[in-house]
Amino acid sequence: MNLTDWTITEKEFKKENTELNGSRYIIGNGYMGYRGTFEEFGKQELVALNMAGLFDRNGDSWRESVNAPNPLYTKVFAGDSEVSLLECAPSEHERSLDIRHGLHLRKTVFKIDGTLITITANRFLSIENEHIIGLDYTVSADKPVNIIVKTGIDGDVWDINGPHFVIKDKKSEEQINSLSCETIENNIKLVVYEFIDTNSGQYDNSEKVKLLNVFNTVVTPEKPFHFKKLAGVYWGDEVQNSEEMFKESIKCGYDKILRKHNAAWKNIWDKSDVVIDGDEEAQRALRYSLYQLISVAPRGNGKCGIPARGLSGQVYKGASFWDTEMFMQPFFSFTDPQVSRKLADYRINTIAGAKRKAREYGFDGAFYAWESQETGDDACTLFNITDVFTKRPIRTYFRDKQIHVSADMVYGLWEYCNISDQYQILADGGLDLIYQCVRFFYSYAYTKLNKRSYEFLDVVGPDEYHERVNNNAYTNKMIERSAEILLSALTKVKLNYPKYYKEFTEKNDIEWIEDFKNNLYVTSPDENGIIEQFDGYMGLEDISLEDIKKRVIDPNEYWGCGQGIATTTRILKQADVIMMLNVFRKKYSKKILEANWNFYEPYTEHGSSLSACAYAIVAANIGNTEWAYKYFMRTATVDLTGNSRQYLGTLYIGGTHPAANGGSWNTAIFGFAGVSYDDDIIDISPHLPENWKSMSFKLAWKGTELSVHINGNDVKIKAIGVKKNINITVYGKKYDLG
Ligand code: IFM
Repeated sequence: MNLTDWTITEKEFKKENTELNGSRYIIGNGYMGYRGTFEEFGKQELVALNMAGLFDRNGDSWRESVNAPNPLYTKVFAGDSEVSLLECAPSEHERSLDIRHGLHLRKTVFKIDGTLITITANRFLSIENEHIIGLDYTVSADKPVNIIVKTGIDGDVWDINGPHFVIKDKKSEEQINSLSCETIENNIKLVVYEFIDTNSGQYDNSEKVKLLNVFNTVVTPEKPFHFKKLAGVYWGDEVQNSEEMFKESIKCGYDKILRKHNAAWKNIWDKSDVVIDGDEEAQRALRYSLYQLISVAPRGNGKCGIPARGLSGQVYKGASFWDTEMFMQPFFSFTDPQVSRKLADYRINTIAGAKRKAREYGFDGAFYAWESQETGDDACTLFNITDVFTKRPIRTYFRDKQIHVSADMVYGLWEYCNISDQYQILADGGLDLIYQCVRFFYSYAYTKLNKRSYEFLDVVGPDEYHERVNNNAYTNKMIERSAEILLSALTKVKLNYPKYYKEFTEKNDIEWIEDFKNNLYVTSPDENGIIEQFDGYMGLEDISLEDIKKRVIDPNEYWGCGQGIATTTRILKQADVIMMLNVFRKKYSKKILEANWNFYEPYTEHGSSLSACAYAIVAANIGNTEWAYKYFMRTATVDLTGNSRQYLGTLYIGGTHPAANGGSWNTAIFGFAGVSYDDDIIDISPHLPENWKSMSFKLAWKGTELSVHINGNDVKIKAIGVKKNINITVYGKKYDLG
């Protein structure tokens, strides 16, 4: 794999990399993602046009996101041979991903019976019109050769727990082919159209699950065979007017759609790029991470969140986790507040599911889903890991006990409000979300009459290897923050939306909040400055990572749950206290950050891709740029190297890692650039890695665009479109911005 500033390229084809490259070379537009596979591939090669927000359940299997029929399916034949990477080794092959424009490009040369046949194909998922896909396909040859090209819509798709639709209709009219389907569980309509700009082919409807155009033609060195295809994908209510919408796109034409797509990508990059001078490797890895984030951001009409594996398939059921609010949303709040608002709206729109979950467990308020799909009901199963030894499902407590998820929702929403200075969302359901989450914690809290403090017993913190623990430091601190946010949100609403405030407080009791916030138990650092991860953690076996690995019997065995090798030890799966210190890095002294980083780092397995960035950010904030850099590169390259965990027990968990991608931006900005903020003030105190000559980026802060350039300790800030007086400090010293 070669990398330049804006492209990643492979110059040879290795079949064994098909699964990994499907994620690495993915394109997406938030509405759908198309894996980095080749046009001649089928479901065995894990081709997937993965739909955001469309879910289905077939029988007793897990509900998961739907992979739509594939409208880019294309096969070429010359005589008896299939001109395909699956059938013959190419004499030349190059494929690249242009991350500046979200374009997938390939050129493959095959030698078939002495003739060199070249396939060139470019594709994109329009980020300007989320329904549209473009494919520009050419077959050329060095000698005249008769070829047959079959291109169409392939309804035989890859699923983990499918199939997820039945084909209801196949049609071909005025050069537009369409395949209409309905999902199994809820009969949701989904239609895929294609339009090819040449009508010399024959419509072939003979295959049950495919719809094809067949071109039988002679290709000569002077006259290649070429077509441009536009495809349209629509589901749900939008199916009704989809034909007209697709016809509009055809009228607009392939080239114009592509131009608009490129322009839209340019606009997005203009506000979100981070430029690093002096370190090409870091630059590429960071840009690639941003590319992944941009590709999964909801922008259009869809009402969905970002799945934990982006739009790379059905792993983790296409569900959204705390990953969104704690790892990805900061990037959007600071670069594209409209996307951030959509993410928050998704949680507001799914609060009914969170309320049902709270009730199910006997609590008040809103207990958000650990794995959230379109209704907010929890898609997380109780036995979601299979033991590699017994092949039996193991009980996990992710769903029932990771209560911090509700505090993460509050945090993400309030961060959006604070960073963008937009508070309307509070009157549009945001205040209710905050209130219901805190209310849930209030009902979950444990308190004894003689012990006036609220504690949180029987929980799972971010470190999933230790289940059902008491007073997890991250959980309690996040709950305290949620209660604080609730008080701030009530004050804002009282001031800005008095009528709504009156209605709200007439319906909801707010008397208890102050007492709850003030008397919540938050773990204090011990005499060495260490914050215990949960009650009793220090009493667990003190073993090194190296030694615990000697106890591993199967490389895919799960270290947590009842029998896991980590449960009785101090070994943790992922940043936990360090995750807390990352979030509250300005609330603790450098000494505390340092003591805890040094204490927990040797025990941390980083068994989740969410872990490295927290260690990177805290390391940068204590001035340990060497370790910060190591962990930064680990998080920023996760989808380039593919070095992340692929199996959990027997469960395949591969795909892209948007939380880690978000973690790279967070590290660059909150770690190296040293950006921190509270309600009124933003501070920039950089600690750049030694080899970074400079770093430039933009932040949308309270409606003003701050363009920041850091060169060593020299910080230049330009404010564009100043919306209100901004308090800004650099290394703690106050400056006035015009
Ligand atoms: O949300 C994470 C969790 O913290 C660790 N396991 C994977 C989940 C999805 O990324």
